[in-house]
This record gives sequence, structure tokens and C-alpha cells, in this order.
Amino acid sequence: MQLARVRRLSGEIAFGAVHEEHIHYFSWPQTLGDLLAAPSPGLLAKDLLNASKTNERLDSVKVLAPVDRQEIWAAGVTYKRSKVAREEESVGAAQFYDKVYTAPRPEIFLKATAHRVVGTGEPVRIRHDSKWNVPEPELTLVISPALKIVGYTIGNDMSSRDIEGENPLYLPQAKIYRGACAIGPVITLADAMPPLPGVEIRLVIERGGSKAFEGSTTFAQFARTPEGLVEWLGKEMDFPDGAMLLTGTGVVPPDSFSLASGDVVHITIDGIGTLTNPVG
Ligand code: DO4
Ligand code: MG
Repeated sequence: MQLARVRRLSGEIAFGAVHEEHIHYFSWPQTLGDLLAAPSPGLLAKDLLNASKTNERLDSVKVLAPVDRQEIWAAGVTYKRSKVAREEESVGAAQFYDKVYTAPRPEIFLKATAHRVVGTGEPVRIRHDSKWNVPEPELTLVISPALKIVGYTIGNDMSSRDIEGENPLYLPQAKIYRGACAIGPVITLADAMPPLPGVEIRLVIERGGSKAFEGSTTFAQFARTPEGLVEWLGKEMDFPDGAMLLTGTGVVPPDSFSLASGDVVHITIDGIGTLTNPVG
């Protein structure tokens, strides 16, 4: 079962379950934050789908990022491909990426607050003061206040490689800026996901109607466990509205590639769907 947040034709923002190409609206809770705070969010969502009295075709409404009050966090250097790419881009600090790849404590950073996130179809951005930019396609955990993984969605951790490569202390500027994070299109509840190791994460970048880059990985290449990342995130933090955690990228285009304005980024993850964003 999948959850979506949409803008209806009336302009009202609504939340519900996706079933047979329709969105079935929930009477209560009407926000992801309230659903995540329930004792069993997955079971409640199923009851709400059965009890729902209003539905509309999903293609008749605008699908928004499935985020309302959640903070968006991200983990890094969780795939060997990411470790190697960071070592190449930041010669002076390469040892830190090697160390964090194997250290018990993962790299975790605050990526965005809810109002800075864009949904599918909306533009992501590259910074004006950066010349080397990539999207990062990441399986994203939807976490309850009780630190349970309730579901999964797709995240794009847009990154300025020249800024983070110049000095790792610039990481927040390479990662956090207007239009740096896309999430969506929907949330798949945990029990509806295919077995995680086989889940494919695919990135396609279109330029002028042709494919400028295509690459993929599977979650089997992930060097940690989702539960382990959540445990580290929750060690000294509370999330009364739940949180999202991007789990890191295993797909990095070659060093010669940089995103350009007008490109279109498609990220597809098995069991969830495709997150598509033009580069503004
Ligand atoms: O250390 C830099 C960021 C790593 C990251 O975002 C990733 O591996 O996905
Ligand atoms: Mg990343």
C-alpha cells in the first residue's frame, strides 16, 4: 500500500492511500505527521483506506512531496561507489571518507526542512556558485517518532561536488540550499516493499531529449543496515512528527559529468515508482 499527499482541484491539500490509480482520502489523520505518531501507522493506514468515503483519480490531482512537518536527514558514504567518488573529488581529505565508510558511527547530516523539499515534477536547482553538480538517487526511510521504519520513498540529494571537494567543512553548503532536495512521489509502506537487497535504484539524466547518463545499483551494495542508521540518528534526537532519512547514493556519474540547467532527472526505485525533476 502507498500513501500520497496531493493538492486537489479545489486547492485543498489532502493526504490518503493510493489504490488502483485512485487516491482515497483519510478523514483523520490528515497529515503524515499525525499518522506517524499513531501506535501502528501501517495498520491504521489500512483501516483508513477501508473506511475512506472520498476518492479521486490520482492523475486528476497534483502529487506533492509526501512530507509535511518532518525534518529530512541524509546519510553518506554508505556505498563503495560513493566512497571512491568522494576520495577522487577531495584529494586533501580522502582519508576521512575511507574512515567513515568502515567506522561504526555513520556520516549523518541534516539535509532539509519540510518547506525546502520539492515533489515530483517540480524543479531542483544547482547553485550559482558551483560548477560541478550531480543528483544523488537514494532510498529514503520514513521513520516514526518511535524510530520505526514505517515506509520508504525516493530522495534526490542534490550535491555540489566542487564545493564539498574543496573542503569537507563546506559540506553543508554543497548539500543544503534552495531546491537541493526532492522527495516522492509516494511512500510505500514497509510491508509492501519487495525484499530490500534486490531493490534496484536507477538514475537516468535526460539532456535535450537524449540520455546523458544512466546508471543503477541495488540495495545489496549498501554497506550498512537501515535499522542501524536509524539507531544512530535517534541516539540523541527526538522526532515528534517523524523524520525522513536518505540512505546515501550508490550511483555517481563519471567525474567528467555535471548537471546543467534544463536536464531532467529520473530516479526509479523498485516498489516505489519514479521521482522526476527538471533542473531549474
Ligand atoms: O560525504 C559526503 C556526502 C555523501 C553522500 O551524500 C552520499 O554518499 O550519498
Ligand atoms: Mg547523498
